[in-house]
Amino acid sequence: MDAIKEFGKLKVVGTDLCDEKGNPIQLKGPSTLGLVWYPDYINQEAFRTVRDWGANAIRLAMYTVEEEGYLSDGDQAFTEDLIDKGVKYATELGMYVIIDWHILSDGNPMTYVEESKVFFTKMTEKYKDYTNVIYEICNEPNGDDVTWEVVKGYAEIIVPLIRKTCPESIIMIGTPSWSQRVDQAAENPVEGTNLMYSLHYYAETHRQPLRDKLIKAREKGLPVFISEYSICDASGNGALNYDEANEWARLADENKIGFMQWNLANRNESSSMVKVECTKLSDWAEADLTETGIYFKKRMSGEISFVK
Ligand code: IDC
Repeated sequence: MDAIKEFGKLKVVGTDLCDEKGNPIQLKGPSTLGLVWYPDYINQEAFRTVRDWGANAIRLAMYTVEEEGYLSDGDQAFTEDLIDKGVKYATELGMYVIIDWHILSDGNPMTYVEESKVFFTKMTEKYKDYTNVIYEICNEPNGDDVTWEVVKGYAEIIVPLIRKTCPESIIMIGTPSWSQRVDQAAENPVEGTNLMYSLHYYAETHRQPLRDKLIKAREKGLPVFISEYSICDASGNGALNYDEANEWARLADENKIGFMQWNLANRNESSSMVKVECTKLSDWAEADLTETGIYFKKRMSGEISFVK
């Protein structure tokens, strides 16, 4: 399916991400692992494979200061080229694409706010005519002093900057404590339109208490998007928890909340969707997929679905 044609220019209405006509829609797809760690997965056939399973979006996770990070020891031109390829392939396939400023050990988004300004200026100049590009401005703020007020302050710098070139694009804003405190954002949201707030979960670690936060935040009117989740524990590894994964899936489906699964790569960790020994870069058969990968495929195809 060509989701771009079907949904058109997205907009946020109340708590919902909607198509151009105002009907709530659910974006769904994989998140890459660090773009530069697994650059070969940024290829058109890989994206087509997941689209054929049912994905309508791709998240391009670009680490800022982890190993080979964009701001640390990474090659910026190479990284930007990967983003460019990712956007191009997604666009050609009729998919939405999320450009993710993947802060993690740099828990305070203000630490590199100047660099973020430069990055998003560059990205928005490049992609201002692409209605399918979504900007995620801080993956997972974290740290004791990184309160919602700090994150909000950062958003109040980056959102207006993006708005100069892209007045209507969807922007996703991370929340404190590794994008779990949507309840705090709901108390004091950022002004503006077409803004969504990220909630991330790892099903073995994050359970009903976090689901309750999501429910309450929506009740308060906050638009929430699950820009990252997986079905193992928060380390990205360890045991899978299908019961909890399905409770999360039910909550997402019943409320038409979009969800992006971590991660499309073959790293030796249980959140990777492709088996370590599999070297294929697209057209994965079930035998090539990890249990996480098989779950992902079932979520994309609707074989695991809780839509009423
Ligand atoms: C993990 C990767 C792992 C990598 C690590 C880097 O799976 O291979 O070594 O990052 O520090 C998140 C983050 C995401 C993490 C993931 C699993 O957004 O970057 O990826 N996770 O720990 N939040 C919760 C879990």
